[in-house]
Amino acid sequence: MTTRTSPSICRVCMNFCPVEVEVTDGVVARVSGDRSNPIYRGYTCVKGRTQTTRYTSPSRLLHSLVRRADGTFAPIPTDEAIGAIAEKLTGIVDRFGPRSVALFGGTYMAMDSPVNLSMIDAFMTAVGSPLTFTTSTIDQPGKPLAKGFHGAWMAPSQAFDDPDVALLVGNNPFVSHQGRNGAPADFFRGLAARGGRLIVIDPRRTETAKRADLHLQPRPGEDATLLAGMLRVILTEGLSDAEFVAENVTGADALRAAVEPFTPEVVAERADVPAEDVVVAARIFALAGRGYAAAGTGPNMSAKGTLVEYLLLCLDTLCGHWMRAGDRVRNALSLVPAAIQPDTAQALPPFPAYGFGEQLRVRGLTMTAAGLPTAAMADEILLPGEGQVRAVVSVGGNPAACVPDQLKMVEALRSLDLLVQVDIQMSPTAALADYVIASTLPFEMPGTNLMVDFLPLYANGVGLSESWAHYTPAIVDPPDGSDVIEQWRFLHRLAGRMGLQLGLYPALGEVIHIEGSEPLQLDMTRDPDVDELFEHIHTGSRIPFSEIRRHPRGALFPDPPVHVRPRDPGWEGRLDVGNPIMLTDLRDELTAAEPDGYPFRLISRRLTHVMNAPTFAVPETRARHNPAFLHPADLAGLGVEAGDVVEIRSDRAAIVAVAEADDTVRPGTVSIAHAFGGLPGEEEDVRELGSNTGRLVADDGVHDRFSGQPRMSNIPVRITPAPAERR
Ligand SMILES: Nc1nc2c(c(=O)[nH]1)N[C@H]1C(S)=C(S)[C@@H](COP(=O)(O)OP(=O)(O)OC[C@H]3O[C@@H](n4cnc5c(=O)[nH]c(N)nc54)[C@H](O)[C@@H]3O)O[C@H]1N2
Ligand SMILES: Nc1nc2c(c(=O)[nH]1)N[C@H]1C(S)=C(S)[C@@H](COP(=O)(O)OP(=O)(O)OC[C@H]3O[C@@H](n4cnc5c(=O)[nH]c(N)nc54)[C@H](O)[C@@H]3O)O[C@H]1N2
Ligand code: SF4
Ligand SMILES: [Mo]
Repeated sequence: MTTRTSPSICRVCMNFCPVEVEVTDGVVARVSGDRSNPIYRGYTCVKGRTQTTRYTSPSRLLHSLVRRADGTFAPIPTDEAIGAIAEKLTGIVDRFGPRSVALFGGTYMAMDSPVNLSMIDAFMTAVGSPLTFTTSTIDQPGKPLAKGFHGAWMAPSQAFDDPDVALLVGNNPFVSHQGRNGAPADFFRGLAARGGRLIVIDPRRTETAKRADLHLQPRPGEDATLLAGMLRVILTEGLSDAEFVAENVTGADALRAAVEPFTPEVVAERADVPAEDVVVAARIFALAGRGYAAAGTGPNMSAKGTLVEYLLLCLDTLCGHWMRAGDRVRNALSLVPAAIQPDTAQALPPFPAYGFGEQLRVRGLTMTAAGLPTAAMADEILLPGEGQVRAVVSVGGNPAACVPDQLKMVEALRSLDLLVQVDIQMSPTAALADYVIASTLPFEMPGTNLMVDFLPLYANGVGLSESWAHYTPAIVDPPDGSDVIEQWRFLHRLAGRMGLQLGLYPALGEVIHIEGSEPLQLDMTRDPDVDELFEHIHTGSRIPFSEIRRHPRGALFPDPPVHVRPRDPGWEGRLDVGNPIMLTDLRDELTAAEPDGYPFRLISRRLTHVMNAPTFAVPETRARHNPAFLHPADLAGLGVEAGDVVEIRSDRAAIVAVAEADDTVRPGTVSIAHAFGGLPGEEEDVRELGSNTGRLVADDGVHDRFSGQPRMSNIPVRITPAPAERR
């Protein structure tokens, strides 16, 4: 038996923890935190530590599969599958045009290799189809969209630069690690040690809320009302940063008029929180000096994500929570191209963030700053006519379980002429596919933390606090006798077999595009050299990639220091806190009414043991199903005991779930994770598989009108004991 330990990067979630991987006889045997790491300090979570099972589980796909005429699957050499897919895709494009091909990219597409995102763009550009859908528009699309209405400060926010206050709205970094990368407790401990304050707005007393100085536990879906109430306090009490506002902001009078009706009493009534807390929260936030406000998925999924994110930007802007000329940028991004890093103390005025590019055929949806609305994907497949989608290539995601309106999405995927799923297991989407391509796992591939490095460009309150960069080589080979392939290599080979030429842009494709950069024309006759691709993807990085590669455990790259530059002479851009579209949407919040007959609200959440869809329902992960967490008083009111199966019914569908008692949940809400359960119509054992909350959502019902994102949290539901046959 030979054992060795190699440093690497965990790529199970977006925290990208530096780890040490014990490899015994060529097999991943143990994953632990790298204690020598100055930022993560040896931190890992249970998902990271139990990922060994991904490498060894008998359920892992080691060979690609093809669906036979009788509906069963047979193994097929991956290269043969690629040849057959190429032929079919070419036929579909010839017959129905390039728009008949769509691609779906999931979280593992974005995570396992920094080459994937750019390769997807290269592939779809070569096919000639604009229809690339990702999870971005069913996650927090309000973030980039709101910047369009508000404008963007061209230097970083004060997010992790020693803030004196952090306002977290529906965001639970202790479980999700969405926040400052690293060990979640370190950030909050540091904040408290400096005398900084934490304000949390969440209908559940989450792991994060328990550490808050002030926790507001409102009705879900009332975040815009609450934030408007806080803005009103700040404006009427004169708590804003007058100098910053005078120099850099427009629209303050319009905002003042718009928030006038949101008195503490009105807000208290709608959101069901103490009026006093709204006032106190506003005062703490505004008087702290330095700080930031950030939202997570909860409020973004309440069908008004753009408005909520806009109001958060307004809060930070009124309080002047942006870096100023001369400030040192602590996290100057190492891997992201230097040319696109914000470093100037001036305002980029509002810009169009939707209404351009590809026009979808439903609900007036268009391309957006967050990408193409994924909520329209099922309709684009089902709606006959010019441009109808006939083939979907799905990489690193699980649309049959994760895209809201599961009933419609599954019907759509079943109706395709061709569905290709790149996966590590027989996920619900794989079960519907014509070809399942067996994928490599992260430790079998080189990687970098480019995706994490990029996060601060995406939004405030996410990413690293220091200039940290990390490259890992592949540290194990795929299992003996297996026939697995990297997602990017699959796309490259497929394009080659289709006779297409790929041009690969550096960085993250459409997500970060460097003006004027040239694509690398790939040799389509042979597999690319992965080192060459990595060099190219990191072209222009602030720290040369060759330097980053020299540090097997990653390194801090504080030098040369970056300081915020003063405003360009003659620059007149201003941030807009009075956008008329946003303020009209805000006004409508006061009269928003809910349907009768659905006394509960289903709210979204993450579970500690899984990353979205469960991977291999192994006992170690204790994640065989997704419980419906209810307040004990609600359980009693329903006549249900913990462990009983309940039916949860929306105006779209009904699911069953195992009830759990949880007094951290706000009464009247049911907190349940997504992405579980099997395919509709197939008899499911809820205690083994869990159930799919996406089934309760209609993709053309209540939605954010810019991103198309349907209401995926705060869903009106009715709960009853489950019918006897479903218990
Ligand atoms: N109702 C509801 N719906 C939601 C959400 C919600 O809160 N509520 N959240 C939304 C959000 S934020 C997101 S990001 C999406 C997530 O949606 P997806 O990205 O589609 O889901 P994941 O579960 O992250 O991706 C899982 C797929 O990747 C496969 N996989 C796992 N590891 C690997 C790997 O290393 N390589 C490859 N190639 N494949 C791998 C899994 O087997 C699975 O099929 O769901 C969204 N949907
Ligand atoms: N362990 C684990 N980690 C994960 C994931 C996972 O599945 N498991 N998924 C990853 C993904 S894809 C993402 S996008 C991130 C998400 O990261 P986060 O956004 O931090 O995700 P959650 O932990 O679900 O936190 C969302 C919070 O919103 C609250 N909430 C629900 N509805 C509302 C509302 O209307 N208003 C307010 N104010 N709050 C509301 C919920 O109670 C919950 O506490 O996590 C990532 N990390
Ligand atoms: S927090 Fe994320 S990156 Fe870190 S060990 Fe857990 S799964 Fe891996
Ligand atoms: Mo997500």
